Amino acid sequence: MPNDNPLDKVLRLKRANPQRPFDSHAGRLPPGQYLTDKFPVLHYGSVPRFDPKTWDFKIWGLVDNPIRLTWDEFLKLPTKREVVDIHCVTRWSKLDTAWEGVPWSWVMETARPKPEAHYIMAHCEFDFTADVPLDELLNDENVLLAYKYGDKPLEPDHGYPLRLLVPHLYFWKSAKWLRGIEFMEKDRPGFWEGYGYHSRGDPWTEERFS
Ligand SMILES: Nc1nc2c(c(=O)[nH]1)N[C@H]1C(S)=C(S)[C@@H](COP(=O)(O)O)O[C@H]1N2
Ligand SMILES: [Mo]
Repeated sequence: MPNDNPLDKVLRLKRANPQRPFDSHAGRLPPGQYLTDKFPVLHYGSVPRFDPKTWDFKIWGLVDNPIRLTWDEFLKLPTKREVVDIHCVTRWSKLDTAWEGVPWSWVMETARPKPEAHYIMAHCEFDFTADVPLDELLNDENVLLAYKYGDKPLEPDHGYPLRLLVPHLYFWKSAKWLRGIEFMEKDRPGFWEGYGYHSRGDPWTEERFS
C-alpha cells in the first residue's frame, strides 16, 4: 500500500516536480516579506493598448548588432519556461510562478553587447524605465523577455504583450509593457530609481532604497 506511506507521497511529488524542494517554503522568503497566493497588480499610470501593427521591440546602445523586431518576428524566437519566486518591494512574495519567454542569453548572443556595457535600461510604454546592472542579468539563468504567465499570454495588467522578468531582484525591475533594451556604460536611474529605489534591488539583502 505505497499510497498510505507519507514518504512515498513526498517522493512521488518530488519526482513529478523535481525543482520543488522537500519543504517547499523553507528558506524561500526574503527578510521583511510575506507570502501571497494572489497576484497583486502594481504600476504607475494606466495600462497601454497593444497594437501588433505598430508594436516593435528594439535593442540599442553599446551593442555590435542593434535589433528591431515586429511582434510576429518576436514570436518566432526561441523560448524557455521558468518556475520562479517573485518578491515585490511592497513586501509580498509569490512562490512557484510559471513564465515563458525569450531567454536573456538570446539577447546576449544576438545583440552582442560591447565589453564596456555594464548596465541596461529597460524601456517600456509611456516612458517607464528600469535600470539593471548587466551582471545581475548574466548571473540569473531565469531572466526572460516574458510573454506567457501560467501558460497563457500575459494579462494586460501584468504587462501584455511583453515584460522583463528578473526574478531574483525586487519585482519593480521586471518592467511591464517592455519595448526595448538599451545597453549603457554608466548607470542611470530608471523611473522608480529616480524616486530613491535601489539601482540593484536584491531582496535578500533588502536593497529597497539607495
Ligand atoms: N511599465 C511598468 N512596469 C512596471 C511598473 C510600472 O509602474 N510600469 N511597476 C513595477 C512594480 S513596482 C512592480 S511590483 C511590478 C508589479 O508587477 P505585477 O503588476 O505584474 O504584479 O511591476 C513592475 N513593472
Ligand atoms: Mo513594486
